[in-house]
Amino acid sequence: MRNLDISMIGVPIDLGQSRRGVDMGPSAMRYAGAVERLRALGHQVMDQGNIVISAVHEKTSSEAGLKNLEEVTAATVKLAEAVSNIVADNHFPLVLGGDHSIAIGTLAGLADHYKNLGVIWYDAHADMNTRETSPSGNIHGMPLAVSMGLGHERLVNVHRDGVKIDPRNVVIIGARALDPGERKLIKEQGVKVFTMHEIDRYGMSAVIQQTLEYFSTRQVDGVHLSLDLDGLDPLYTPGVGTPVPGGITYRESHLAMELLEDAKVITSAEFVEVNPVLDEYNKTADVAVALMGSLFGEKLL
Ligand code: NNH
Ligand code: MN
Ligand code: MN
Ligand code: MN
Repeated sequence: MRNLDISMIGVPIDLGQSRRGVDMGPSAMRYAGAVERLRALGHQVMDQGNIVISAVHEKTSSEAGLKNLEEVTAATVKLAEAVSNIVADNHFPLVLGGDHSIAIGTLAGLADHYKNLGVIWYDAHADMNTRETSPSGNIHGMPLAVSMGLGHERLVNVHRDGVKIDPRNVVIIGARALDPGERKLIKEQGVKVFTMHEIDRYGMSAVIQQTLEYFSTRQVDGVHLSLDLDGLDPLYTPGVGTPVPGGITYRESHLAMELLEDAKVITSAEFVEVNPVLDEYNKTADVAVALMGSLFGEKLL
């Protein structure tokens, strides 16, 4: 068991995609008991509250093909600063989303402190679109490409100019809905992907084992977990904007978190895409908080 100083920060934004309500994700996870759950495990938890995001939704600053570019850029700039400060204080950043566009800010802030960061992208999607390849114009489908330096300059240069993560340090787990441009980019950039096929075939235990071995060959200096709740099957996490059937189970997800906790490799985490408006009685936030429990050391016995 690690005793961590965890700094929690919420990012109530839903402008990185088209379904309103995911801005309530941070509240939903707090109501589901995130702070208490982690304190019960012996960690110090400081809830820093939320980044201030305008609640006004009419304004859609676009740049064709990049919905709400202005607002998403502003939010990620603020988040990057906050995350960087948390790491500077030797605290563990735990970011509550908000849609997945916020990862642009999280990774930018982490890049101040990690020069060879590993990233686990737990998601049904690769989030590796650019304006040119995006089917939707939704920035939440772009953060991984942006962090690799591919995308609109406003986004690529959030907090600090240019590339934030090495594509060869990225492992995607749970992919099952990839756009044509993303498939191409995954291969070109050398991103490691465990799709649902590999999870079905080898099991989550082997997938995490291989992920850890891969990071060790890459000599990463930290590992960020970016967990999109749509990585799980919508049976378990119905409160997400783009559910995709055939996903990771509840137990497999707990196992993944437990194995990551055992390995003591995770140095920051974010839980994103919880949308209470689409949920069944806060079920998705409950699952998010239960997974946080396992990630931070909760044991069944
Ligand atoms: N790939 C699609 C897009 O770019 C959907 C992305 N949706 C997500 N990503 N929820 O995690 O619009
Ligand atoms: Mn302290
Ligand atoms: Mn995502
Ligand atoms: Mn997703």
